[in-house]
Amino acid sequence: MDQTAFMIGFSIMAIASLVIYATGGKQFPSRHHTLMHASVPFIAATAYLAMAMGFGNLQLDNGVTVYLARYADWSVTTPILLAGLVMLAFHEEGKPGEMGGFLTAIIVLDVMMIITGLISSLAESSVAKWVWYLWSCAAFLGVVYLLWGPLRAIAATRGRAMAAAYNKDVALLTVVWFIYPIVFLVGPEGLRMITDPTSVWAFLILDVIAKVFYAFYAAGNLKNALSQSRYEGSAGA
Ligand code: RET
Repeated sequence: MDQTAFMIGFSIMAIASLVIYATGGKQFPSRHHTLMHASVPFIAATAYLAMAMGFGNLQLDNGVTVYLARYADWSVTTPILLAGLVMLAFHEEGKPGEMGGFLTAIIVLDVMMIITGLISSLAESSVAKWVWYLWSCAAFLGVVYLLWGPLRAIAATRGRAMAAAYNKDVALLTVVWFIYPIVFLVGPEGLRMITDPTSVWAFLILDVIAKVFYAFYAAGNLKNALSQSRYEGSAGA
């Protein structure tokens, strides 16, 4: 695999991490979101550097390359992104145990989704590949259910502006995250309809949207919500 995509990924993610931190809110209750969103591309930059240098690029007997760093990245970055949304839904209110329960459930489902996706990519028999792929999709649907069901209902009780920010973030996140299993399915790990370089570029574009574009989008939504709720005099700010 050509190193260009990985080095581009490394550069974009490293710069984005700094820019997200530099431009993000530094006061409560924005600062913790800024820190979380800046840490996500830093992790991704590390993963792209590893892939560029060939660390963890596993060549299977069937000729397919599995990039272990990609799964290591996702298993850390996706919980951070989801934790940010859970915190936004609660927005500094609610009982600690209640938020802890949602954080645990959504992170468990999410990490299981990534691990079983990795097992699917490594599986040799096509039956095993499908079983693990479908199990990963089941975990993904669990994540989507929590975001659109109970967490959306909780966000709706935090004032109109905060609820709107939550709904916008969840809508973008859901659309982008749904494309990952599709790229995986048509890629070398699945039906082999696209080549390895095409799949690497596709995941790179998705990663930039899901980590970098999303960070700016979410920061903008939070900023608007905080200024609106201050204006409306609600509990939001
Ligand atoms: C896999 C393969 C098996 C089925 C499913 C998957 C879902 C992956 C997702 C990844 C999201 C990654 C993000 C990274 C950015 O930080 C593992 C591809 C359901 C949703 C958003």
